[in-house]
Amino acid sequence: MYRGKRISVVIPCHNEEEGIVAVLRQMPAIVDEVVVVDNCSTDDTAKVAAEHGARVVPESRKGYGYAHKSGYAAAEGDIIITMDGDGTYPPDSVPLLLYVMMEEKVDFITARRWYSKQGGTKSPIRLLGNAVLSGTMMALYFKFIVDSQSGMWMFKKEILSDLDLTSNGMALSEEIKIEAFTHPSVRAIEIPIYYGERIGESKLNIWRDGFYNLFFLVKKRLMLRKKQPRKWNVEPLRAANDEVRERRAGGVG
Ligand SMILES: Nc1nc2c(ncn2[C@@H]2O[C@H](COP(=O)(O)OP(=O)(O)O)[C@@H](O)[C@H]2O)c(=O)[nH]1
Ligand SMILES: [Mg+2]
Repeated sequence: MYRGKRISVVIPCHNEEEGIVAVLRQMPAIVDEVVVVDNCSTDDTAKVAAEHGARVVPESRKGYGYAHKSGYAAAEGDIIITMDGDGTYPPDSVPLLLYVMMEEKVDFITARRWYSKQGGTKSPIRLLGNAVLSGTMMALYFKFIVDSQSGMWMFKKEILSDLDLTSNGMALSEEIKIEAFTHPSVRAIEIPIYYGERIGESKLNIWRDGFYNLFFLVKKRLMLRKKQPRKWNVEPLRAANDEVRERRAGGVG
């Protein structure tokens, strides 16, 4: 619980029996529930996740997008945070993201992988792939998002009905950011976090997923319709923006 809001963490997992234990052990106490979506694992992911306090939701359709969407449907919190089951996204950053979400009165935060405290770097091919995808996303959508492929984001569950999530695969990561950043009633920002070393083998198929994600960015852009603001949300939105602006001005002066 954080400032009266119930907090759910959703973790999609395909064969992460090693990583998920490390992630669950580090989960801070403000998290009310952890939903581990077991996506066709053939190892002991589901068993060890349940043993370490997670609620395990099986998803038999293989795919990162399928896993995320069934996790959101199962989550009972007011705020949903996502991360991989592999140690990349430190649960320690959850309180920081929550603090920023409340202080800045935003609805969606995506976490940009800044640098690894353990000193490791991503492979050059991954860095290049991420740069191409993020650059393309910025050029097509005019939104400044440095890490379009981050697997850690946080949102108020109430905005879920505003987001049109069509991808069932890895492209869900970029799609949810596009949907949040282009919706007129959703306030979205990106903030940097430290990241950690991946535990276990990556499930990413670099070339196939990379090219598909690129294709998806273009396809989505061609189909993107201008979204209407939520009527009931316009006044509170204006009031919240004014308050944040006043507080910032006060802080500086
Ligand atoms: N690639 C992939 N990951 C999945 C799938 N279902 C669940 N996952 C999980 O989604 C997260 C992201 O995958 P990962 O291999 O870490 O990709 P990376 O972070 O880009 O290296 C991990 O926790 C996976 O276990 C799936 O069908 N495909
Ligand atoms: Mg990962």
